[in-house]
Amino acid sequence: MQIFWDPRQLAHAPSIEMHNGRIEPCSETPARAQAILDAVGPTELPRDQGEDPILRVHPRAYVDFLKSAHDDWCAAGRTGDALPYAFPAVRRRSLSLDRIDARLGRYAYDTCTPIAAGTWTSAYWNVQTALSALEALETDRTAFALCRPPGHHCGADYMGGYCYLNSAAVAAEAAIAAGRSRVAILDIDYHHGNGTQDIFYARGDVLFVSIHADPATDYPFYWGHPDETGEGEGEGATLNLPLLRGTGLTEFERALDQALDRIAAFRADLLIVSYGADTYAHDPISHFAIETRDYPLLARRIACLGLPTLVVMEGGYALDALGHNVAAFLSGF
Ligand code: Q9C
Ligand code: ZN
Repeated sequence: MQIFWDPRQLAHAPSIEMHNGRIEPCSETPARAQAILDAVGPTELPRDQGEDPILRVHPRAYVDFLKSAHDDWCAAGRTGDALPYAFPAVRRRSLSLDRIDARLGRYAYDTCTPIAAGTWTSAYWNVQTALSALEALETDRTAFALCRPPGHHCGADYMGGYCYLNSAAVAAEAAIAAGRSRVAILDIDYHHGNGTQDIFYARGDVLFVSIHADPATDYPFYWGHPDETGEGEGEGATLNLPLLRGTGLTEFERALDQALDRIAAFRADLLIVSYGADTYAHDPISHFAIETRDYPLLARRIACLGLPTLVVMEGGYALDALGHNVAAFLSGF
């Protein structure tokens, strides 16, 4: 299986995030990518396809914000990572504000998503990696994009959950632009893929199915509930399968079978898997009980769909096991 990765994805090296109201070291580090690289073997560089594919998902104003936010932060006399602290939750209207603090809050929904000097560079190459892996499906059945930073929490015009550009969504749109007509996205990160869901919520040609920790107990709280089923043309094209903390292989497989049944019924011509290894039993910020030996079993079930499959990396924070978990998952295809 071809694996795509660009070393510029290491440039994003934030040091802090807010968690439970406290400043903590950021969990989403370059060391994650290094751990995966050490375990999966040789990788290929992506081809640069420019900003156009990104702009099919993310508006120009948001892209420009991401590009300049850290410089603007420094120009305001700040040091270190840029973090928002005030959010327009009340009577939202489109104001165009210059102050960096106001722009940060406008384009974010949480405080765990810092912008560091290399954030744009990494997010950009992260998307190129997914796009090149998508192209590899012209000759191969499966391809892996070592996406880092992750993408599934960010929507069209907001960052969150360590995510800045949504690679799975950009790849889905690129696939449709290249002639695919029905794309299924299966999100099996521990956390609900609220950004991806939001981007395609009113779309009937992109099915979004997610298995994740119950948002009643876990981040991102406000999205990922079973009554979110899509709207308009997209009614019925969103399926959320939340699971309780402590879920292990048996329960996870039951949900996966439901997810795969729905994908088969949708008659997709492409599958994108948003894969998070934070379902791992010993993940430091998550609470499922999947073991390394379980990942090939999950992948094998997914492969039974017989669809061209693009796997994009999302979360996974147990540094000592992350590489083994990713390699184990990929070995099942
Ligand atoms: N210090 C992904 O897995 N909140 N994002 C937890 C822990 C944010 C996870 C804070 C969790 C986001 C892609
Ligand atoms: Zn996650």
